[in-house]
Amino acid sequence: MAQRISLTRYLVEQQRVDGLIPSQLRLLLEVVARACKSISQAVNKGSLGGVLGSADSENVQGEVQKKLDIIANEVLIEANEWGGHLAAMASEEMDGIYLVPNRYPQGEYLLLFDPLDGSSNIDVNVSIGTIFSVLKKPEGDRGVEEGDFLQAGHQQVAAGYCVYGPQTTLVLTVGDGVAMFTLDREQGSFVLTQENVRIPEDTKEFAINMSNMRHWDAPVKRYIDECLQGREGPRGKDFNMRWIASMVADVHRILTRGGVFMYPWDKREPNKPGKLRLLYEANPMGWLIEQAGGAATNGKQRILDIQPSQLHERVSVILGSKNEVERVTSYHSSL
Ligand code: AHM
Ligand code: MG
Repeated sequence: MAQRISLTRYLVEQQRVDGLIPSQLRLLLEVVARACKSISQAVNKGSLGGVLGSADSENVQGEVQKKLDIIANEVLIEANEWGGHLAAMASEEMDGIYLVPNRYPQGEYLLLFDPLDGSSNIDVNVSIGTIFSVLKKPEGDRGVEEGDFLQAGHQQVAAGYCVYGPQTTLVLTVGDGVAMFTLDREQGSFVLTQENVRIPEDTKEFAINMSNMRHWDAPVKRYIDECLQGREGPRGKDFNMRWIASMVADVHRILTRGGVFMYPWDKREPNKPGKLRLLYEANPMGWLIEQAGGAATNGKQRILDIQPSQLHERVSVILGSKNEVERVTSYHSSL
């Protein structure tokens, strides 16, 4: 029987063979994985654990927080603050950055996360997840400031997500391709189940919230309209559609069998560049997709090249199978 490779062993070997992971980063990734295991337990308990429903509070973006949003945020902070691998954290659920308390040693990394992505799916038992991104703290002895988090996505040193679905799967990149690990609940460990994940360059499947169609811009309308015309239209083939309303689950499907995911700017809130957040949603997902041979843009430029100006900055997102992303992006410059 083939030997099972645990996440720990995978990380140790990456550190040893390729020198891709310094020991602090390896510790950080192990701690994030451990936190995800514990979030997975809470998600699984559902009503039995009293974790469903709203928390009667709002986050900085004015969204009503679910109990699990807050629980997942606390689990990630408590797991990560004492290990000595981090200097500070930022989260969708916290207004400002969270500095590692002085009583703990300070590390050289910054961790950003969306603790529970796909919140609208929590109470209806549909896949949700945790998304994370790791940056290096800028050199120097001064304390960390919010501005230190405003780094372009191509500066990430690790990124990933954990999807809590029929299986709990952790997906990771440190810039050397994408690997997937499935949680073995009996053993309590993540086991490597796929390496060198590749996204097909072409696809016949798109993911977008069609109820917003009347609010979209012309290039997105054109792309979807051509897909909907199917075999009789300019694309000459029929398309299928999926929309889970959890970015983690939609991206996981795309990493598994291809597709294109879009959450574009729309006219509902014209002053916001999009719904999804750049630093802890679009950047980590964009890097994973690129590492698997796909592409990620905001319609005009590569997501990973956007210079952020705010911690909770939003962005228009088009990602997935390379040829489709390039097509939608080209419609933005030709219209
Ligand atoms: P969240 O981080 O508050 O859960 O919001 C992000 C989610 C994404 O996972 C998903 O793609 C999108 O919001 C769904 O939005 P909508 O309900 O407008 O379709
Ligand atoms: Mg989210």
